[in-house]
Amino acid sequence: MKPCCLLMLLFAASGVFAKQPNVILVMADDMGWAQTGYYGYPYLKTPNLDDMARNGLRMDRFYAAAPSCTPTRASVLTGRTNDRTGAFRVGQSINKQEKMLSTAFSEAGYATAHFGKWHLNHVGRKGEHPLPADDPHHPGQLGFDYWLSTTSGFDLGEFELSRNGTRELFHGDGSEVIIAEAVKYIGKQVAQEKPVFVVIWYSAPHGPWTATDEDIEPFLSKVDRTSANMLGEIVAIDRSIGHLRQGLEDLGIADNTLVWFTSDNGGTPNTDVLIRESPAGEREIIYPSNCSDDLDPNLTHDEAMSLHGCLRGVDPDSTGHLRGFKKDFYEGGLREPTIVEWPAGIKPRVSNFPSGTVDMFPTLIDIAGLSADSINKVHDGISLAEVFKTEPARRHQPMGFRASDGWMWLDNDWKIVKNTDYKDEDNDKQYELFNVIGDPSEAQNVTDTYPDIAARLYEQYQQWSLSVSRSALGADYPEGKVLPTGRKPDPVVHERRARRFKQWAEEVSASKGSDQE
Ligand SMILES: [Ca+2]
Repeated sequence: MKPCCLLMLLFAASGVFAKQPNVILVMADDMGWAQTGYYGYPYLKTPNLDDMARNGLRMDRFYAAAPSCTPTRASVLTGRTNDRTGAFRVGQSINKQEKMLSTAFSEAGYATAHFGKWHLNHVGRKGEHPLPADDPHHPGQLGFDYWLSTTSGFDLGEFELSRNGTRELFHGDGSEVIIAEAVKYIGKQVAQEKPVFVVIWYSAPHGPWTATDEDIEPFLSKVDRTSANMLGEIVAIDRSIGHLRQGLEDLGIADNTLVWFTSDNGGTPNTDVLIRESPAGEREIIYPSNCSDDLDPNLTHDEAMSLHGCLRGVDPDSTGHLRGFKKDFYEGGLREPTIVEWPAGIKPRVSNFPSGTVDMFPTLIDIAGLSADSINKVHDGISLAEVFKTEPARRHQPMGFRASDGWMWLDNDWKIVKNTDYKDEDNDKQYELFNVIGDPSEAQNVTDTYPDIAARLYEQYQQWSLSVSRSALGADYPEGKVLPTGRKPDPVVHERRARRFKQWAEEVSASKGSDQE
């Protein structure tokens, strides 16, 4: 008998399975770190998230693995940084050779389901099937038993989702619809005494924003209509969180259900983007811009865009005092509003321990009795099971972040960062050093004051990054290489991927050369 099967029998005999917690991972889309009532965000009230925070572990330094959508989602489901998994950037699919969190739960006897935005297959285009049964990377192909999902965004009004591959029309607020469907699913599993692992990924508050008149009304006298709609989307998210928690209460499972709420990347910028045609007829993107200064504040997001080519920045600032937004490797691009509520396992507390989406898989292995072999041996997260009980003084393993042309390396209070907007993209050594405790807004680059700290962190980052490049080339898979995805190549994605692979192969090969010297 395999050791894992023997272990499962022992667990079953000792009654551990009877205590398996239900696990629900909930993720907002583009919700900024500051955008909750409990952080005092102006105008907005989030009574349900506030109550969840009072009743659970509020994690004030929780980091998305990347400042954009697809990469962070890949990190949640693999415990690995995005570049190891094939999901390098938005629109790229996760390698099916990855060991998935969904599969790990399935093998531990859980019913597994995904609801909402998926984005681990491709970009997604308007009007296409939300997620067809023959997509080689739909949730069912990556470990989920049941799914009601769509490749990309869905919003208020009429929208389609794919139920296990079959398109279905829905009406209402997208956030509330997927929560209602998830609660229905959970109820059915509870009736069969099955523990559940449910992943709920909202498509809000990602732009373009559309909320009900009732939800935007409190904000119209305070901010422009675009921002009011964004705030209204968070009101709907918060209300749906209330429905979820009430649903768990009604099913009698709230006590031993772990609900982990976070967001996938930083909030939307507060500066405008102007998109216009240049005199030569080419599309020009001007950022930052102040194109909304002359606009009627009553224009919606779509009206401002179609009439004036102006993507309005949102008000108030979605990341509060943190520097940067979505796509940035500064704190505002990566830190997420995060709460873990699990009455049977967590006493209410606020934690400042640095942790992130890469830690979810190792943590869930510990608390849900998943097999230790269910995660790829080469992974980036650590288990937070101890952090659920008490506040450690330090995180012993620093945290690495890299995606597209930016990166960040975080060792407790210190970080070095090369943001994506630096002029010399090829010069990795052009980085900044910040102490994010003493200088939470990252206003003072102290590389020259603490050159030794900067050099130590850079050395660590380089070693980690080399290991990530090896993984990206397939070194952690039994086949030793990345197998074809099974997807018809999208020319743009294909070209970008090919460029990355070439760059990483050169990097890995150069390191082998220097090993031999
Ligand atoms: Ca996002």
